[in-house]
Amino acid sequence: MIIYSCKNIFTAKEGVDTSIDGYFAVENGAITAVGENPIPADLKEKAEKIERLEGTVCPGLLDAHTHLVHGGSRENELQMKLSGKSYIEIHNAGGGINSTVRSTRESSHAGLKAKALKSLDTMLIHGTTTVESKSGYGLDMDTEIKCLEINKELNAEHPIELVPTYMGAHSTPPEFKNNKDGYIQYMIEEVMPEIKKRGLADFVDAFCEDGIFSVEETERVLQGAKNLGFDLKLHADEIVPFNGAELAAKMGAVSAEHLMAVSEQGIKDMAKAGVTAVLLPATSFFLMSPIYAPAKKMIEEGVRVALATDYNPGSSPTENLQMSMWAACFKMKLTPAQILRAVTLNAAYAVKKEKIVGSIEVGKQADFVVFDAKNIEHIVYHFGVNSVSKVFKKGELVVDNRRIVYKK
Ligand code: IZC
Ligand code: ZN
Repeated sequence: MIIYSCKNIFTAKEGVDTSIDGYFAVENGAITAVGENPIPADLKEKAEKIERLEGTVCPGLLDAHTHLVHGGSRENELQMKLSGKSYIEIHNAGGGINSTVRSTRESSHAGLKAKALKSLDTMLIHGTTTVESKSGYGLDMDTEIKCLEINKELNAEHPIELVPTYMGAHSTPPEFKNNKDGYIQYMIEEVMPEIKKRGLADFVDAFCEDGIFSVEETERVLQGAKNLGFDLKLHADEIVPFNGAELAAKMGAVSAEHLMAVSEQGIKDMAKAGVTAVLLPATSFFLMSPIYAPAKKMIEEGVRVALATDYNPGSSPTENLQMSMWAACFKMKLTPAQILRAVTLNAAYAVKKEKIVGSIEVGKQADFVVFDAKNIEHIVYHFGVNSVSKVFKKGELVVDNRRIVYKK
């Protein structure tokens, strides 16, 4: 057993918004004791080692919304964005998601995997220890399964744990152009049962947006997924108000994500149904949008709020969750404690892992990060740099002094 002690530990325990001058014990990858300093003598006696950590300790960060596995990149869209073209205009011109679908279909298994692995290392260096990963750039059975298999392999080979989501309803593929109903039927009757049989996804997600999938179409996809026993997520009210949050609540989704254009009723419905809001302020920033999801209002209304990167090649090409944390502070006016909770325990709720990760509490996995920051305010205040100096996953040191140290 090793005891770690630090002047500032943000445990993320429900209801505790300040850090403690304390300690925690780690044994076989799990947390077995937590408390305020001084360390009790009987615990001290049992420890092999007592390590003093400098800075501020937090639970490992959990990125609850990414599109990790994909081919290519879309910097060719930057000039269009700069000249004022919107996300949907670029999509309709054959760019956007479907251009990444083309690159992903053309990529080999090894190529896709190597690219995703590099991104996972970048995430880890920035403090992320668990990642939700959506498919949705293959759309046909073979490419969707290939991407989800890559997730499974990476989950076994990389320290970051992956939570896989099937997102066939991300866009309608060219082979079903003018036949969206046929594509929905194909997902429900062919692709989802195969993914379920192979155990390749925990969640099913859909892009409910004007011009992508309507509320009725999304409901069919989600109902099909529910009937097969998948948990649900939803890309809701990202660009225009569309009753996405209301649908997420009605369907009993675990989370609704984006929510820049959420309605008052949608917020109330989410609070009542216990749907976690996963907000993605780095996306507003990257879409050059002045609109950020009403995070403070959601918290006031009793919605559990998480923050994620939305890492993807089109609307948020960053693996760094700290980017979302800064944007949450400076654009949404969340407090450092609200922000840290949103990337730890609340993010764990968004992927149904709240009993396993997300806080420094007895019985939880020993996933924690050390920020080179003298208090929790300083983590968010010192912006534009990577403040994470050490990362521990299941008790193992995987990043030390800002460098990867896990054995490849
Ligand atoms: O590739 O544009 N919003 N899906 C929904 C995305 C953004 C990813 C993309
Ligand atoms: Zn997304």
